[in-house]
Amino acid sequence: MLGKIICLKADLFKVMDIDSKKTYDAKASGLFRMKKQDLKVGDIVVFDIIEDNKAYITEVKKRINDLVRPPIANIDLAIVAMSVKEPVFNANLLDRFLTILSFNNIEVLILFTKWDLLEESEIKDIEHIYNYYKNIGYKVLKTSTKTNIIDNELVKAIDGKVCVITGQSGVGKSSLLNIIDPSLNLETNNISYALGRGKHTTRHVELIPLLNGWIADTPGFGTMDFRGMSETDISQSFIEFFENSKECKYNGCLHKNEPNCKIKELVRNETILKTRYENYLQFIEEAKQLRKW
Ligand SMILES: Nc1nc2c(ncn2[C@@H]2O[C@H](COP(=O)(O)OP(=O)(O)OP(=O)(O)O)[C@@H](O)[C@H]2O)c(=O)[nH]1
Ligand SMILES: [Mg+2]
Ligand SMILES: [Zn+2]
Repeated sequence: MLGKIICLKADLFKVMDIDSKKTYDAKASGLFRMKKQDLKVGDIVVFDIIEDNKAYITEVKKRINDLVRPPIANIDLAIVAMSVKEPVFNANLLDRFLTILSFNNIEVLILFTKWDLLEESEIKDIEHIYNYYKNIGYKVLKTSTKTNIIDNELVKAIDGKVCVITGQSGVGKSSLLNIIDPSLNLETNNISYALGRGKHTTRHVELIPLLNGWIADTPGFGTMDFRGMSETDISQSFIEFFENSKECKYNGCLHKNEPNCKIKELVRNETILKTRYENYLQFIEEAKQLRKW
């Protein structure tokens, strides 16, 4: 039988039969375990029913894609939730997500959450950043659970897909999902202002039915690195850099100290967002340091 792993706790998996939609508590069969296959939420597996609702997983199908943080496979869409305030908008984290997701060939939807918290005087700066990401080709939406600015675009974008929603703790991931489908009843929490960060209300990874597809609400997390990525991989994942790099003098220009670099010119004349370039330089440096290990 063919199933999808929808939940993992300790060494027990919950597997849903693709055809009947019935769920089973499953373990990896001994032989399979010896091959040291690591199974993940999102994996498509072959399983045998032992009794009632118990099953053994005997085989895992090849993954379309595979994320380490959060640990989930076969994703159609990654929703990156970034609050415009509380916690403060974090361009570095956003670019980090985008780089890793692009490297893994996963389609992205960026949400600028908690839009209602912006004061009149703050809107212009955030709007500029919002439009920048939109103009370079990302799908971007503004959301607020307080004033209910969750438009049809969001529903259309996620309907029928296997989605993962990710972002710092306290940006409002679970709150947003509860608005899209109140029956989800996900736990949400007040951000811990004393620490200036959220409390990690959501704790484990699980696929839950949403609209005609699936969503994994993931815990917010601290860091993410560029393991396995080269400097070229990183430079290619900055889409607007990649598009303009044809005009750099050197083939394979990494836009650091090379002369006649189009990207540096575009940063100077403010066509490219300064934070994007700074994050880029930081990321290629981090990737280089990782490779030295
Ligand atoms: N003003 C405002 N507050 C919001 C909005 N969305 C969520 N919040 C509040 O932000 C806090 C954190 O929301 P959660 O939904 O628990 O955040 P989360 O991203 O799921 O956090 P973790 O599960 O810890 O990763 C709660 O107190 C929410 O009421 C919003 O659009 N506007
Ligand atoms: Mg949550
Ligand atoms: Zn260049």
